[in-house]
Amino acid sequence: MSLTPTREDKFSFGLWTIGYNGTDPFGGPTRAPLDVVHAVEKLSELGAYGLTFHDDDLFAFGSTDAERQTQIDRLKTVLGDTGLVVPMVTTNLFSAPVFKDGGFTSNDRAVRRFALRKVLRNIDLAAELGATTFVMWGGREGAEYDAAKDIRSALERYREAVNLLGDYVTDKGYDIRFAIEPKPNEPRGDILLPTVGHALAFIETLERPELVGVNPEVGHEQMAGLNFAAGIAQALYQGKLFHIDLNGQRGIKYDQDLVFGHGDLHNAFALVDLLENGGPGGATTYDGPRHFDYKPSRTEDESGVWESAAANMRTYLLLKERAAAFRADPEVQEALAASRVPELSVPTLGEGESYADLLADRSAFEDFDADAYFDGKGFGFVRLQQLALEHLAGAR
Ligand code: GLT
Ligand code: MN
Ligand code: MN
Repeated sequence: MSLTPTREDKFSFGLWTIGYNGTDPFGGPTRAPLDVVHAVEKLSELGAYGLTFHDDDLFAFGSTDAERQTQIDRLKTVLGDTGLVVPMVTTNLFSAPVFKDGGFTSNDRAVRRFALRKVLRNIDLAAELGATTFVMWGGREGAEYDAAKDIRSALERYREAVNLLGDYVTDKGYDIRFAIEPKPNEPRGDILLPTVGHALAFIETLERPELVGVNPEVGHEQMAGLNFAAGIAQALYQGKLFHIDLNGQRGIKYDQDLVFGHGDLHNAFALVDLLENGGPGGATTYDGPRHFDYKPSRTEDESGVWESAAANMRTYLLLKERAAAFRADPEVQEALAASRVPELSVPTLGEGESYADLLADRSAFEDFDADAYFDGKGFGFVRLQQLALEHLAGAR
């Protein structure tokens, strides 16, 4: 298996990721701005296949129509020259002062109407560039103070907004689906739809739920102390993994946006294994872009930006290779069987068995030896985890 990225690997990067200039709440930029043409050329050279962006990443908020068009044209030219694609587009509803209380859910109705117009305009651009996924990260949709936000009304306004966007792409005939990106907090004290689970439940309340899925980010779920790979498994189970943001996070703290694998490596391994080998019979479960949403640390100069961009892709490919070796190892197969992992896919009731049959089955209860589980019948999960570690560490 090659560790050199190719277009077939479908690696994509946000313009805001490699373009991050190092600004944090305690200090200004440590790097010069990155031009989109240069960014696309470098990504192409490194083997990526796609670029994603917010409207404001490409042309500054408040740009004139002419300035906006110039940047769009420059992007189109370099896409044509390199063969890179734009699989996803998103809208910035969080940086400009007007969005300080959110976009779709600002208490200020005029701001909500402005936010909708900004998104509609950007959907037209997404369609023009051939993007099929439109991400919605509601970073400012939230509050710091309980009395400041009527959560039920806010959710209703969120719903109203997403329903309207669904009508729009349907009427326009655009081949675009939406992906909600959950995050528990930061920049708001608490953000609406804070986890994959909240977003999945919300999606079911929409008028066109089939048009809306999730774009989970590794670090965002981990900021909430959740198991990312398990959340992805549920999103897949519900047919809602429309896009994914890969990065690294070390525990419950501020959003670190580290390189993929530079946080919880075991969970990154489990994730790649799930995406690449996790279907029944070992099939790929997700064929969309492997999108990196990381920030090159502010300690790096431009060479470190490209070094870290390449590191994301190399880590993914390394884990893919390690996961394949894990699955192919006869001892792992034997350990999986000993841990009865495949048995979980067997329905608990027999075919056509009713609760009456279950009640009549003495072996299920009256004659069942529950005591045998004390000091016996261990599952051997630790052995499985050690085997994973040994594959990860290159010891097998
Ligand atoms: C922002 C956020 C990311 C989102 C981006 C999409 S913007 O950088 O931290 O997680 O994916 O809006
Ligand atoms: Mn993040
Ligand atoms: Mn993200």
